[in-house]
Amino acid sequence: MTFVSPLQKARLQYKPKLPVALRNGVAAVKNVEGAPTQSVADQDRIQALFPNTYGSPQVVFEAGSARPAPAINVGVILSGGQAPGGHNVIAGLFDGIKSLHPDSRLYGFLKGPDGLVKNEYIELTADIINAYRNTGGFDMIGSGRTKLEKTEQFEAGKANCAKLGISALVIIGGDESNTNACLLAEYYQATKAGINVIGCPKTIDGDLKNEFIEASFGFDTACRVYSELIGNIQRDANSAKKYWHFIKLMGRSASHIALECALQTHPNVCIISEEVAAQKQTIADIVDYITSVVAQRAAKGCNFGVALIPEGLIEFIPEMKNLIAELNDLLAHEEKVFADLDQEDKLKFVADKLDESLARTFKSLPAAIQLQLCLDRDPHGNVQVSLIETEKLLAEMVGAKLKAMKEAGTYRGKFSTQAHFFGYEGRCAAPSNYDADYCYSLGYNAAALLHAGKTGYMSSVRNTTQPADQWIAGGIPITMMMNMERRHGADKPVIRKALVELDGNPFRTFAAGRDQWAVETDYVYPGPIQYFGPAEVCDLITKTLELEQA
Ligand code: FBP
Repeated sequence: MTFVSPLQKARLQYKPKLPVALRNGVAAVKNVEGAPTQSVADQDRIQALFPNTYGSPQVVFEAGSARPAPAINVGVILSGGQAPGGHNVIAGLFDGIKSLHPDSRLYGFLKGPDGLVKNEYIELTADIINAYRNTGGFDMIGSGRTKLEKTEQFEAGKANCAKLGISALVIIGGDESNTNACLLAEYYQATKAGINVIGCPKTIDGDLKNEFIEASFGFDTACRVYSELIGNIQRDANSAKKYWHFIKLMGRSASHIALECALQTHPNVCIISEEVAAQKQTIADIVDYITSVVAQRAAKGCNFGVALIPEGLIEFIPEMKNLIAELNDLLAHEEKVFADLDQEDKLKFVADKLDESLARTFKSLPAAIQLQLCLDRDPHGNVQVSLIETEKLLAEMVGAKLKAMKEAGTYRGKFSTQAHFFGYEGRCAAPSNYDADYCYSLGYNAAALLHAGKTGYMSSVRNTTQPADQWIAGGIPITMMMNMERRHGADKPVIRKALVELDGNPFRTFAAGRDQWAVETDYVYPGPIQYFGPAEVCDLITKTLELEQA
């Protein structure tokens, strides 16, 4: 980095907060173990798949007095999509293992799990770490989406760790990467490899959370960036008064990002996928709802508005969900034949293989969306929803409905649209104070879990709605969060995704406000993340977390 911005320079000096239990260094941490644990569902099947790591107790750390500890060599991997704060997890881990012994070493495997398998790494020295403190991005070592699940990969990783004297790995990733971390932990336990594995909860999507993992890192910062942009667009819409903006927001599956942004900005429309699924809504129902809001606003002379669409919506509409599940299986089994076809034949091939009603749904979609549904799956077998332009699809369908209403004389307004997709704009933002503190603590805490000899655990820092003095640090066995799900045409053990709960406080608060936000212009303009200044503007927590913990 030849030039560092003034803000980044100032941010490098920021000292993240730590839970009390970790403040005297990792060697002083005392662990308190709970009772044996169970997976959230499918206990027998999960136990059979993880005989060596299943049922471990939860761990909570307390501050104790330091004892001499040996040096430790650790490898770290960033896995999956970028999320603000990843560099701070690595910085916390580095400081944690150095607090154990100054000769401890940290190796960063490059470009995600592939780096472990191919032995592509760098040693992370103090100079490197210091240049990345409190910065966004994953560029210190890069990330990747390779799924670690094959014995050859585990063995290659083992051999590469042996060369570097690595006795522990920290995998920073989302639900699927942490599932991989657990598979690796299990294999290394079963084969007595002498390598412990710890996971850290990352994803802007916010869907890796439960009673013990209260947030996945990056969600706070990403939502603040999107909310700033939505607020700016709302102000533009309210100034020009001529456009309806359809904004798709990242979040592969759950609608936490859309919900949080709606709570922060009060848009006219926000669709929540989980509600669509619960009410078995069709695309036509969603179009009817948005059209009715547009018409009500037009009747008041407001031919403008903002609609938030969660990225994962398409998979929650029951008719589309069945179609996508069938397509996932079909494309997994017919991968080779399918790859050799040209575009037109691909669509025909798929339509011919689907049963009658799914083929009808498939053919009812515009060709561009049909093709987007058939694009390559990610390495976990999922459709890449970020490539499906639902915001344009809905804007088009609402436009068509309004045209018909105009012809019938039931609508007299104007309707011009702008489509946006916010995702990449927020994934590498400089972490907010919340994410900077939380991530640093997660990394430091991972070092404490390794020192305690734990494997197959996720680093857990809780009670983060309270001052850091009251944060609770510890570890949760990853198997505890698992159930069996169908992936890539087969049943697989995976960490259960946390979807938006319709009886939870965040959704209920949104539902109580949305009718007013629909018709009134009740916009909130959150503005940019503040890093320096009074605590009431710098040390915020998400509305989601605040309402969940209330
Ligand atoms: P992770 O769950 O791996 O953190 O990634 C989340 C995400 O940002 C989703 O919101 C989005 O659908 C996806 O990554 C896009 O990933 P890619 O850029 O690799 O297509």
